[in-house]
Amino acid sequence: MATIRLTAAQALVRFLAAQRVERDGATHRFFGGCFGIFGHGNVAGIGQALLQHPDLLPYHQGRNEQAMVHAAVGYARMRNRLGALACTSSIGPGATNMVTGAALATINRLPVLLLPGDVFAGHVPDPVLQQIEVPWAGYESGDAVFRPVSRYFERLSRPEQVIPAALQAMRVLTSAVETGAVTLSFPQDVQAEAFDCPADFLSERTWHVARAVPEPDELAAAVEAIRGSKRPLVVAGGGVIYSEATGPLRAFCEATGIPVGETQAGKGSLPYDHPSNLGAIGATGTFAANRVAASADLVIGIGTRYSDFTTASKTAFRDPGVRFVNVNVADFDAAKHAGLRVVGDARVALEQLTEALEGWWVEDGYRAEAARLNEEWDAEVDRLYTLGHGPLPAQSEVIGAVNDAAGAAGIIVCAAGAMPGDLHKLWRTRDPKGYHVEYGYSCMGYEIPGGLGVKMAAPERDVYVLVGDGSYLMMPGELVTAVQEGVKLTVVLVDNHGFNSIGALSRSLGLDGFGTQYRYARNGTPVLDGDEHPPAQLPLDLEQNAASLGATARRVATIDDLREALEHAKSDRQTTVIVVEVDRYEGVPGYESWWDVPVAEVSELESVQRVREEYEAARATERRYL
Ligand SMILES: Cc1ncc(C[n+]2csc(CCOP(=O)(O)OP(=O)(O)O)c2C)c(N)n1
Ligand SMILES: [Mg+2]
Repeated sequence: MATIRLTAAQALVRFLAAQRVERDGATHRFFGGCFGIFGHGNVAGIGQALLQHPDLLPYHQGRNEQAMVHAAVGYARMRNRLGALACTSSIGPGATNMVTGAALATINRLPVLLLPGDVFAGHVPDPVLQQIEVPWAGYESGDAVFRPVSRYFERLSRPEQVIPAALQAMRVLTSAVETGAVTLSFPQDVQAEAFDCPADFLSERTWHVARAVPEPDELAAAVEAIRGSKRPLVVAGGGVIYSEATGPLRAFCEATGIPVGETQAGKGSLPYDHPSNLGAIGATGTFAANRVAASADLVIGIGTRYSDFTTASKTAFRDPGVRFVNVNVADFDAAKHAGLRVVGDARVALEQLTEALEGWWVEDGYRAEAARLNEEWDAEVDRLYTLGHGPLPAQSEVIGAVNDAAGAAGIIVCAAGAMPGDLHKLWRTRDPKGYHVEYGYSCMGYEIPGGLGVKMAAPERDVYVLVGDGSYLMMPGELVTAVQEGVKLTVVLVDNHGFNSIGALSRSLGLDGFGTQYRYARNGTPVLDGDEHPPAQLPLDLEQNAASLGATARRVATIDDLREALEHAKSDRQTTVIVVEVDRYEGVPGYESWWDVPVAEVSELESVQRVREEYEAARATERRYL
């Protein structure tokens, strides 16, 4: 067998560059490149390998390791999991900085390959700079913290271990069931150590992404359940979009008249104005979806993990006899709520269900009810888009202006704060990939790096990043990367002087917005909303901040100015940040739903005692689906 003498890092880089992925006959290169920040834990190993063959894996410099992983997640989601980026870091803090990104990727079931550096496998110079010593386990290192947040973890203690580990990594990354963060912890000495690498390991390899066909008995049981239902409702999750099942979903709805509620990851499964689309479902849902959910007798979950936001903490589905049919590639998700499992690919399952249900449809009145609710909801969106609120505009009007600017081809990116809930309700989706809200981990700081990854995956589309002032301050650094890489983003920075979402949550829990505003600290006195003499706001100049990082930055005061600035940004070739201040008290209401956040059972605060009573009443409506 022919071999080539390579370092472990060189072998891995050459292997990654040779991986391809194929679904439905279309084949692509899997890795689009490698983000990296170098330190002593990776510069001489992976750094050397990337430098030696820059054509193999294009290198992108990041500002923060967590942000590199966010960018890789944005990229993978935009590619419907058929493409990914690798991330290399040094040891110690560089490595552990990626842990949050790993958790985010895993929870959202999106493939990222993480290559944190690790301490010397040979342990000769121990302890090296940044080495966490575990007194009871000499072999253990800080990289062990990746284990619970990775779908596959391996420590490469010898160079030849690259071979089985890399093959396992590819198996997991390209598996719809198992995908998430894959971590190959790479000791700094092993990266640079040579071995006789089999030439075959480096040759082009294509990974087929299967479309699992549901078992006939499971499908038949689902068909029977649907035929026996009066008010069935589809809950469309991210799996519909990743499996490119939006066309078959539409055909299924048009044939059967079954309406659809969308999760955050599933938003865009149907266009917003399709008569079967009830829009967002659950805690951040529309009245349209939540009303139908309340009386649905059969919930057909497709590609959803049923987070508490989707089920409104298990209060959304109120019919006493409600049952679940769950179409999912992962048995783990299909089994939720004691559902009838249909384990398989969303697209295949929808096509088969449509065929098996031919000639069956819901009562005309139910179909008409959905179409009417779709229109009524859109009127509510119109109202909120055009409130004309003053002197500061409302956040819903900002969303309306960005939605108009984005049109059908633009992509909205967001992750945390008050915006994801408002976007879930109000964003008019016109394209399955036009809505990108990371709400599995809802990680503050994802917005700008996530948007960067989206744009790298789809350079031909305009990417709009909506980011709160709190999220912006956590992670603005990747604006520099966007400028450096010539990747254009249009960032709308919504300034409300702090954590508005948590402020509103805090007020609803009787806590008066404690600790959620950006104000000077006053010794020992909590900063409360209702305070007659609240300390002054912090002198932040977010526009100058963005400008200092290389973006074109503007502050606008009105919605008209925002529209004008968005129009202007379209012709600008570089990244723009538009700062707009909104009225923090003019929020979008909730629509007939609830979210379980525990309230103190005993408290000296009268406001909390009152809320506790309401909480106990609401809690009583929370149920188990068995
Ligand atoms: C990393 C991280 N820390 C904390 C939270 C909890 N959290 C959710 S929203 C939020 C405030 C977000 O503030 P901002 O970005 O200004 O958005 P706003 O709430 O004002 O809309 C916080 C602290 C989180 N989601 N992510
Ligand atoms: Mg804010």
